[in-house]
Amino acid sequence: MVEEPEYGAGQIQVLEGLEAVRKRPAMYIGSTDGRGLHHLVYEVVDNSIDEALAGHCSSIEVVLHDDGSVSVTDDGRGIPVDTHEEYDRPAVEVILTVLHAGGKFDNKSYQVSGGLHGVGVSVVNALSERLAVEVERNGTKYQQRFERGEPVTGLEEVGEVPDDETGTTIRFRPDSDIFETDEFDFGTLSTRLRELAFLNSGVEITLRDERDAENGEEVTFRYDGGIREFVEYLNDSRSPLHEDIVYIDDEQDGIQVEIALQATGDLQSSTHAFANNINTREGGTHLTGFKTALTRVVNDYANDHGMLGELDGENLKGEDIREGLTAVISIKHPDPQFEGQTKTKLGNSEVRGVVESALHQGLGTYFEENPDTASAVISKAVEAAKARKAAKEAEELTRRKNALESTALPGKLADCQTKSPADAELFIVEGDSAGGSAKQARNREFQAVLPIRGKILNVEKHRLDRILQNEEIRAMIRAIGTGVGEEFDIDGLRYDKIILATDADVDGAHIRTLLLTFFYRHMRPLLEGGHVYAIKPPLYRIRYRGETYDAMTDAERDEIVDEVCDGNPTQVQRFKGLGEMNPEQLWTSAMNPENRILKKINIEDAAAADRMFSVLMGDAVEPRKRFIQEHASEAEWVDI
Ligand code: 0RA
Repeated sequence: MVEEPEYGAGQIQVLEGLEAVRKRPAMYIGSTDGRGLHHLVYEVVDNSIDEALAGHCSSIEVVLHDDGSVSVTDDGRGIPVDTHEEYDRPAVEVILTVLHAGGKFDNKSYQVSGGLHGVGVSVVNALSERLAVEVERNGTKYQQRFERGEPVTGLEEVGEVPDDETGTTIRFRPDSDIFETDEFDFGTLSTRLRELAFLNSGVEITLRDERDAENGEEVTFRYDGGIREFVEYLNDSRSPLHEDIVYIDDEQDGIQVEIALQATGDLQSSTHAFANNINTREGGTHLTGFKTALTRVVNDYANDHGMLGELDGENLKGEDIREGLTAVISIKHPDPQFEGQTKTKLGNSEVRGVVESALHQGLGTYFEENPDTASAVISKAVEAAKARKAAKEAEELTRRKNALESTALPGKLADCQTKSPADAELFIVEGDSAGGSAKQARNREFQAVLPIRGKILNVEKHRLDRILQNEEIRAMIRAIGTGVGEEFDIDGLRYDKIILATDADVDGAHIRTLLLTFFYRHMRPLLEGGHVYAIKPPLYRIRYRGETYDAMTDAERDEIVDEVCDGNPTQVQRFKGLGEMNPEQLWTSAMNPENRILKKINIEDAAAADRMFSVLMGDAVEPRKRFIQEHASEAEWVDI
């Protein structure tokens, strides 16, 4: 028999707080789509990570259960269970039911609060159909259950454990009344958990999928080398120019700074900045401090050692030094301020100087002690500077030549009539034949079509000046209207949706990846703003008794034949490519907003995307093979 707890005045206040969370969930977790759903897990894990940062927790286990719930277990001190004076309730109950209560209980120096998450486990509780907390502490196992944030039991003692066994398990099932989806994605979770393991060296994080008894997956991450191993991982398929990974670790005024870097012979710069474990995609003061100090230290050393002779006395620019450089910057701050559109820009002004002086000191010393590394980094930067100067001359030539042409829309573009970008869509279609069908099929009011021929240039292997000489790419840039690289301006965007229409085969997947690589490297805000989509055309069309059915997979085809057509041999048509569909088929299966299936391309995690593009498009063959084998099932739909 479970006794219902009584509600006093304090509890009524609590319920009002949780009601606010349920009314406006997006205010607390950003959104109620898949992204918000996954944030619930990150929120709970962050609490365990805090416990690890305080030095009390070494392992965290996340399990996806077959009842739709997820549990997070850690071996920390266990959430306190003693009575909280103000509320006259066990502390654990207060932490789970009072908004922002967590911080009041402890004096942890680095809380992962303030950014995308850090809202407190009470928010997870409020947004869960049911939640159970289990605490091991004082030789006792305690348990309490909640529904939609409200306690349905008191804190109960449910068993004995050895005195030195402590920890917390929080198991919850997100509320289906609130979330648009209840499907946790193993890949999404494992990417973030791997990142957390890199950022918090020594913590062991396991993710286990128990939803499907036969195909259970399990991964464990633990990196004693921390962000050094992160850089190693990011450079998996790149060609490092020196063996060692430069690592700097410093602390000033309570701000912890860690930087790891390694130069590669590649062209892409890959810099990832984190503040309190949050990927600060919009940059901020830590990144500015990093760039300033890097440029200064490298130029100082190069000048002192007479290494800039080839540049006629000019200094290296920041972009020269960062070409091919892979770097991870991670700071931990007791009171981080997050700004920007997506609250992923670090605002604390004092951080700039702290990072600057840490890198100045650290890298200066490192270069003196490791002259081979210094010379590898600097030679590469000198080469980049020379290439930049040559490209600039070439670019000025082409610019003059194309001055008129470059503002005009490309000839192959069939534009739409609306002048309102918010309503407009651009289909980038593989092949002239599919392009022709699409031009006939489209609704010309709001749908524009740009056919592109075959494989565009692999942008991963060329500098921008060479890329801009490619016809197909130039046509795309002019149609889209934003410009590229440093000159990118979202205000010029001519279409709210840019839809990649490629065939449902290996070549189509390759072309899609080439296009995405180009967008990722040179028009990234398009991806970040959610403007890029891919069509998912059906593989088969089945006709039976005057009706037509489309199937996306072989399994779906079999199901339709078995169940709808009673297993009769019916007319099954395989769509080989978009070019083989007539305009009407193309309209219904790929273009008509009423029934087409579009996949929005997310870049949830810039570091993962970065590495994926290097792996898929770079020079190294082995890592690519491994990647494709590991991701065989998703290979067609790699989420970036
Ligand atoms: C408040 C105070 C203390 C620990 C925690 C909360 C805590 C919360 C969570 C959430 C998941 N795992 C957790 N582990 C610990 C400090 C307790 C003390 O002083 O012993």
